[in-house]
Amino acid sequence: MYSASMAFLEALTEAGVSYVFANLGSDHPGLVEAFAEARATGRKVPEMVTCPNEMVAMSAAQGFAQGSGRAQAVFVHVECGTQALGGAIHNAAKGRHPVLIFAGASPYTQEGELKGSRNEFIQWIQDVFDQRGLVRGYMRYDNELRSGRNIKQMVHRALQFAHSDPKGPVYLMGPREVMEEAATPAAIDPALWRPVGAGAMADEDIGELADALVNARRPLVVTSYLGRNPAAVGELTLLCRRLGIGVHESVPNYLNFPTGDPLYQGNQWNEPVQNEALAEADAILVLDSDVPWIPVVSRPRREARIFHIDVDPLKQQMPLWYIGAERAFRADSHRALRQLNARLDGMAIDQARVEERAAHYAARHQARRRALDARAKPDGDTVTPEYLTACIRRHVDAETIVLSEGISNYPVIIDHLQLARPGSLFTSGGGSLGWNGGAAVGMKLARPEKTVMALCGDGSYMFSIPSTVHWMARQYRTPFLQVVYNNRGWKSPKLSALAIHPDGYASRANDVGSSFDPPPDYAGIAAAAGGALARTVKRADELEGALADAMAAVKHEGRAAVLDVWLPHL
Ligand SMILES: Cc1ncc(C[n+]2csc(CCOP(=O)(O)OP(=O)(O)O)c2C)c(N)n1
Ligand SMILES: [Mg+2]
Repeated sequence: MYSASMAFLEALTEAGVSYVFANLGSDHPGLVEAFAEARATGRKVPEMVTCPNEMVAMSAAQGFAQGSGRAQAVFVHVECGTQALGGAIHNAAKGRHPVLIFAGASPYTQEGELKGSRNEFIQWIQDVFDQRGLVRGYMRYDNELRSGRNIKQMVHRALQFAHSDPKGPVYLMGPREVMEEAATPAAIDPALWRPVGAGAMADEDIGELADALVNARRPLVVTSYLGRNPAAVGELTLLCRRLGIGVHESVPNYLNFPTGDPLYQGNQWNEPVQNEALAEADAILVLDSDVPWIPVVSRPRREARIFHIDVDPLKQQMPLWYIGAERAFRADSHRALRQLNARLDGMAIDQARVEERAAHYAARHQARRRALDARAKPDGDTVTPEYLTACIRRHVDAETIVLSEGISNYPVIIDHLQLARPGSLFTSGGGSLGWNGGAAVGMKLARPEKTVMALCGDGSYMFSIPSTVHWMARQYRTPFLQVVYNNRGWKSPKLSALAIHPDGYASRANDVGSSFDPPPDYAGIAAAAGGALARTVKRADELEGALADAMAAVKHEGRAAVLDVWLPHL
């Protein structure tokens, strides 16, 4: 019999889904049977990756999408498994990463009326009124599969939403009886379900923007996620070099601009200081950014002209959002940059002005670089985050992909890795911690030829469920290097409290409830769960050797490695 579940897997296969990250339950017999049938008969279906934790499953699917651009499937168990996806759905939604989530639903018959009817006590307990409502606020599309007869069309429709701009997660739920139904094979042409991309800019708008950039005194680009499309980085570099435009990254989620380029002006996260490049600029092009600046600490000057190009310039999912842009354009940034570059071909450009701008930005770039380099050393025997990152940098090559969940060390990681290659850096894109481990597994599945490094805070390591991650890393042969920036706890919530109460009781307290002292044996957790090479580094002179051992394990033994590196206490 050709079942709805078989049709479902067939649709995933046709749509190019390679993996199903699965956490199974009593809602999945149809799918379990369909997988087994496929294995027995040689029918092509996605490979199932067993995920002992749903949040890791979702992060792995996100990591795979980040490495490949393609949505994978996550199968979870009814409303419980949906809830256990936890903050990983926030990351996929906020970071605009396509993922297809499928959850079963409790059977809707209880006397054997249909195949799949209730036969386990939990099916009464797990029957809820609005299962999809649990995640609706984060999904680009959600629906219930009501029939096996058009199940393939529903899967293709959901994936079309996931891959269309702004990309993101989608959710389908299917009650057991539906997933058991007999279905009629349907021929689908995936070419007719292609995603809808963000468009180009109107010609007259390109002219207005080009004029503003050409005629400004100190033009600046501010970006966060332009680099999600590696090709856009080259186009931005071309534009900036032609006009002498500086580039400032705000909360960067990708490599958006080569950090060694003299036009690169650095990156800013939560640092409570006015950014100088931002303060100087008289024309600012915000290109793909959710938070181009934080007004209470750093903002453009009042007279600066602000333009904004984004796949989602209205930030439709953010209740409070405005940046004072005189023009905002919904467009694909790569296309818009190509249009701008083409428009410059026909324009008179004052080369002396371009050179003056470039020289100004180069001087600031070099001063910044010198100040950073001076910090890349240990503090006596103590490893500093700057020194740790500089040591990691020496192991980064053209085949390395870095995943950063460095939290209070996000800026340090970017500043001291000094990356230049588009597509070499990723973050979760959101704010729900614990993405890095699952994402590393997913990234390695998507890009097996790459060396994957996950750099994370100690808190973020714990959030990532390392027992699940490292079991999966061994089981599915996805070795990666994980470096724990161990400052013995959560530094960021402490900084948050002190920013609002600089002279209060908390500022005088030894511990505000954010210390992990003594900490767990982080590397040992990974060794126990998945045989990872485990090293704890407490002194600066141990670091180079431990890193070399870890890289050898990852690259030559196909084994994950966790380096727990002790930094100054938070
Ligand atoms: C799921 C989730 N829970 C809690 C938080 C709040 N939070 C933000 S930063 C942070 C601490 C992270 O600790 P760590 O990874 O060690 O980074 P550090 O701040 O020490 O650099 C916490 C708990 C969050 N962002 N996400
Ligand atoms: Mg920490």
